Amino acid sequence: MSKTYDSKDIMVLEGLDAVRMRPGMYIGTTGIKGLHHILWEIVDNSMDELVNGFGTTIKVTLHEDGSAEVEDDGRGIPVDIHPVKKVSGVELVFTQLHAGGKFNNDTYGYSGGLHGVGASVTNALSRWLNVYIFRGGYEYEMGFESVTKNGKIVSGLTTMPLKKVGTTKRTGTIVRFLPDDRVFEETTFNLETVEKRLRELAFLNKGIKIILTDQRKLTDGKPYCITLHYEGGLKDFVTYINQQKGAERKPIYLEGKSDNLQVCCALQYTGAYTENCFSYVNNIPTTEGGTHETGMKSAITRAFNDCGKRLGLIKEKETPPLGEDYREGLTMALAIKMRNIEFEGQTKTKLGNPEVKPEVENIIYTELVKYLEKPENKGDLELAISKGKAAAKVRDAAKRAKEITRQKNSIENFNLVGKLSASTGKKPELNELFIVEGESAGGSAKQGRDRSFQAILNLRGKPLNAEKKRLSQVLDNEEIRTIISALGTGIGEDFDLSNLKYYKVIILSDADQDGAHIRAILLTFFFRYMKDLISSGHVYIGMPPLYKLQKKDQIEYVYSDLELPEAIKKFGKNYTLQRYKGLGEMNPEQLWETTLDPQKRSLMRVTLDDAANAELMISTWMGDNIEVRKKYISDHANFNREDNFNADAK
Ligand code: TSJ
Repeated sequence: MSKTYDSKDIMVLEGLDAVRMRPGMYIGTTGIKGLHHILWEIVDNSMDELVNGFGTTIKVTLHEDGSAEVEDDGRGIPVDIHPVKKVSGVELVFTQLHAGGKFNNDTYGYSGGLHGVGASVTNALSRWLNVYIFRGGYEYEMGFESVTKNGKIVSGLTTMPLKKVGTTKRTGTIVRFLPDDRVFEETTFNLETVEKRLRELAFLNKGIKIILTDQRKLTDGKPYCITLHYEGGLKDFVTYINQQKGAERKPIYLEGKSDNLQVCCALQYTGAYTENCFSYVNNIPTTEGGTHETGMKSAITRAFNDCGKRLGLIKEKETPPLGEDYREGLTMALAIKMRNIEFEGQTKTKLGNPEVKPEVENIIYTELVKYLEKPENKGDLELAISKGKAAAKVRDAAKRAKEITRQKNSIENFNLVGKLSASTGKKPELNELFIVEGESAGGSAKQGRDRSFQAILNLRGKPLNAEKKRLSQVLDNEEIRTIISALGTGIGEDFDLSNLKYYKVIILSDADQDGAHIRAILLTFFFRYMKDLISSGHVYIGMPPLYKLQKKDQIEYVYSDLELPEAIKKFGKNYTLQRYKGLGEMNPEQLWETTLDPQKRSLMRVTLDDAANAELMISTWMGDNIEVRKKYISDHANFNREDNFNADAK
């Protein structure tokens, strides 16, 4: 690995107008996700500098004027002049597409960045961008703006050339930019989104301190400010994930490297029955898993079995537990760093490189055996073996229960149709299944819908809480079985998306705490047993209105408390305001108009962008800690767009 870096290493490929013309090509979308993407590009650059050993702290500030600022105490972006291009390194970074150390694998050990398109993309999609560099005893400044020339927008123009503005003792870089409202549909950074990703980065890059300040959110005149700093890295990550789940022992932490990659892994058992795996490659979440995850899982199974046999915890003639048995109740976090990553899968979040599996397996096997063989860690091995054996035992019983359920399902199918009011159309891609809470709401929905493509599944009781149950128990619940048979996909390992009968599965529950609970239970079930249904974007949350405003013939429905004052202002005097307490209060026509009609309704699509937080949320909602849950409910149980599982407004 070469140690020197100067401007000639920076590759030059394309111009900024290309980005301006087709932003989607570079940042995916111009929605809220794309907006955050241009911030991550900047943060990733700082993180690269810090993880290479230059500097300790990143400060991210969300300003009142809508701009975002990122500051680090690294070496400062090089200011020397590129020998061929005859411009400074900084200018290249911000004006040339694909310019940046990331693409030069000789200079940087590992290429980082979520998509690695570079800081110039942020510049191209900003109203203005300023950079301040502290390097070699001097402070420098440079500024870019987008300007209109002959009616055409030209972005990322240097309006303030690089200049030395003073002397300084410090080193580092500050970048501040204002996302362009002519590019993005939404230009307000979401504090929760920013904090979640920065926390994830702090876990993944142990020791790096990230300070987040939101100047837009003041309490007693003071801005919101949080420091994210985890000396334990992934170990702290699993502790964080498991905080509500009753872990018996400290996490097991393993790390190692081979010629091609670097691996960190943390494992911890909880009292729950589900397995949880969070994996990353070069700080990028691999939601769909991949070869690194497969390698880790094989290593875990082999290490537990081998050590268990060696220590006499598994007898000669015993059938050893399977991998899935060992993973029941196990939370796993895996982060690897490597070059030339290849992504696959529906959402391109699955690591494909085949050479990775044996390498990761080797490293984790070796390190885990080393760990388990230490006398002081015998308790970890004993716990693993007893968890594995217990799970293996119920696996048989569960298998039998599953077979019975299949038979039951076919027998009861006739019955189940009674609860499901099917649509007359049979095209899955057009069909919508509404899962509706409550008898009267179910009745209204049934009458109010467009039966040519909308089906109603009416839940009478509460479906059971999937978090605390094993599969066999989940399947014993009638409401759940009805849902499974209506969707047609099967569940768990048998899940097959191509059999899905409704491309939109819409959860419709009341805007109160009970409704939120039912929603959470259903999402938990989908998350656990039909994860692909969520990741492929088929699950939605319906949004019934909270209020109806009426003045003679003029009627308006209001969907959130935030929108109410404005609507009232519009109506002036002599209006009536009705607050809907539940879906059941609406007659079929009203329900159609407000909630079912694709032309007027508002749906939130549930996404899995951030499985870790969804996971934490599920365990908070569903776990045993009543106090935490109560607090969580009172903090979050509103029916707004930030409510559940990163539900994106759609
Ligand atoms: F994204 C970005 F370019 F805008 C950006 C880069 C934004 C922020 C806030 C920080 C950074 C950044 C870049 N921080 N630190 C660096 N480091 C370098 O670019 C750097 C510094 C020194 C040397 C060297 O060899 O002396 C090499 C490099 C790549």
